[in-house]
Amino acid sequence: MTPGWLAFDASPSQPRFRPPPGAVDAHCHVFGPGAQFPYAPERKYTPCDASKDQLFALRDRLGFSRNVIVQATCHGSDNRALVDALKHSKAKARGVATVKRSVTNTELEELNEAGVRATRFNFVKRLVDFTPKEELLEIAQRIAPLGWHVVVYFEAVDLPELRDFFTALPTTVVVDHMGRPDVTKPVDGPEFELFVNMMREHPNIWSKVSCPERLSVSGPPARDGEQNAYRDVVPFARRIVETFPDRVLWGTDWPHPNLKNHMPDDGLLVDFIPHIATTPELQRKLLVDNPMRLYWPEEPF
Ligand code: 0GY
Repeated sequence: MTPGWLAFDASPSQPRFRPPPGAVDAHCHVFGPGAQFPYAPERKYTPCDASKDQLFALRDRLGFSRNVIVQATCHGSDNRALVDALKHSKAKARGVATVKRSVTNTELEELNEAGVRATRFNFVKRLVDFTPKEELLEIAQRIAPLGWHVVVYFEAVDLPELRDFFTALPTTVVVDHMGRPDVTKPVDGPEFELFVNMMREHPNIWSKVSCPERLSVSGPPARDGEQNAYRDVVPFARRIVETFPDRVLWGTDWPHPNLKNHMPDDGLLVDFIPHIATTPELQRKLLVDNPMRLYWPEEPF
């Protein structure tokens, strides 16, 4: 287990880009506080505590209206911190939980009542131990009648092996961070093409165009400028946004668990958005229409 962590940036810069009214941060986490909601014994890293109140304050500072809070591996399948945040969000947050095959129908209904709308399957080997695909398929079949979807997290090199499983899932499938492309490879090369083709052939597959700070090799922008803003990630994210404008989501990934070298400034992450969604229409779809359709379908917006 990793003993330490980088703390999140407690005073992010005020973004220059103003999200459209009603914008949703569709990928963020709450961690603990560990004294109240202990981390999972099987976790591969220990995060910094990051409370719901800190998350809601960040939401307001960055100019967002709502959050989709995603269960991270350090809390395992104990969704109590997530549910606590959802219940205190004044209906401004929905959730993505992690459940095991042993979850009961009553537990699923309680999660649904709290605002959970998806379950997450994680295939990143440094984060989780292996779960057989039959178990995951069984979980997907159980959550489908609730109207939930499945969020998947994997690395690009593993897509050839995982593709058939993803395309057989009975729900909408949302891919975290564009399937973590290697951005040193060409944007029209065979590796990213496999991902783009999967989305093209399967209209139930969506993508988060998030986490330039995890994918970039060229590195972060200077604190005082946008010129160098994770520029190697831009062609990948732009391609997905422009090819599938109705199936993309964006999130901060606050508080950025498990980053060892560089902690992003969330204000500058927001300033990355107009580089990848270059028109007001694309920005509205990415930040408002798409997440609302997926997570608050009952609400007019
Ligand atoms: C992320 C990315 C990471 C961690 C997790 O569940 C998690 O622990 O998703 C990562 O280490 O890449 O989206 O938060």
